[in-house]
Amino acid sequence: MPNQYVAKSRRLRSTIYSSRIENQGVTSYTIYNHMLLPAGFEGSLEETYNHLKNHVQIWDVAAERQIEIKGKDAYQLVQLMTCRDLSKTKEGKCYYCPIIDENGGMINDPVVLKFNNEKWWISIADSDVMLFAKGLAIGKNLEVSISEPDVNIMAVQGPKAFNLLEKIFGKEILDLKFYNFKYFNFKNSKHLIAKSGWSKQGGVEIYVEDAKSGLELYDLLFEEGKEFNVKPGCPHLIERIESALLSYGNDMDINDNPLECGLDKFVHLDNNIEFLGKDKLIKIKENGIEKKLMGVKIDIDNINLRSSINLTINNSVIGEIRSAVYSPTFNKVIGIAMINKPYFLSKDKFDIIIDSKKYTGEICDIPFV
Ligand code: THG
Repeated sequence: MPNQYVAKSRRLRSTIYSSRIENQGVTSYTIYNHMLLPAGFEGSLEETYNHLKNHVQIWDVAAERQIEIKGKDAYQLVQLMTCRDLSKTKEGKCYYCPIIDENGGMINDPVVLKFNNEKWWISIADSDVMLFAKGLAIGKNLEVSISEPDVNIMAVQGPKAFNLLEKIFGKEILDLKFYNFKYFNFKNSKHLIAKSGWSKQGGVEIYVEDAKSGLELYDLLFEEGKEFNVKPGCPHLIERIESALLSYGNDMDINDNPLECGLDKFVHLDNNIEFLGKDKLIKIKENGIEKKLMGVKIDIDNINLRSSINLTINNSVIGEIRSAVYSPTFNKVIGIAMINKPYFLSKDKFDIIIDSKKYTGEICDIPFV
């Protein structure tokens, strides 16, 4: 099947790194928050996977946009949007937070950065959180300003990330703790660096506000990274499924609640805080969920999902697979699937039809083991 080009335009925003990665072998893009997000680089998927797991990569993840909430009522608004209890949060820390609607449906699953009670960044996945936040703020008469500053994140990911970062920022960067952030000096500028990222291979995310200095830093990372075999990269389908990092819009959307997504750890119902959908989630928790995100394994060596595919037992649908990839580690296709009750408990074998051929798979827990 031929591949089609995506027609670029102002509406489909480029990032400050686009011209760099286009000289460095980007081969495909996806669209994320109305912005280009690189989806592939030269080399096979397995080669780039092995590289990420052994060396260090620089990723243009500027499409992870920041929604800035500032003002007297900033804390109240951010808390209104998430079922995670933010009352004891600390300045300079990141928090993975399900954002939900009045029914408990997933609006987004961002990383939230707390600067202080009156300034927060919501580092969003692919949905229009700014409009949702503005609507709530207007309706509730909150004293806040809401904007999308032009922050362009570059991620430094992989086991050698800190060898490289230490060369540029010194030993101080080694003291940064998981999901903490701090400003680090770089020449005449400073950059917010968080120990986070959409892989489990370690590393940081650099939230570039000063584009000129950010691009200088980008180039220096490649220069200083030569000895660590640095390469450009992007969020990796194999690595992220193996690591069970959820992808909003792929694995879950507004029709799923955070309990169904296995995000129970971030659902806090036993408190006095006010957030949208709280009553609904309390009821859902009492009654038990009707479906759940689970892992699946299928004994085939290739899959190319463009939409979900039903999973069946004796010809009746028991769920759908939403993301999948061949995993070199498990030597079969692994995927993330929404499985109906009671099948997410019984973990029976299921059938799946791909290109008119029937295969058998099994349901398993995530993270995969
Ligand atoms: N970094 C930043 N912004 C982002 C992403 C990111 N915005 C979009 C998208 N990714 C949001 N989705 C996720 C999903 C999973 C994680 C982060 C963002 C994640 N989870 C860890 C885990 O599952 O182990 C840590 C969760 C925790 O314990 O708090 O990393 O990647 N800036």
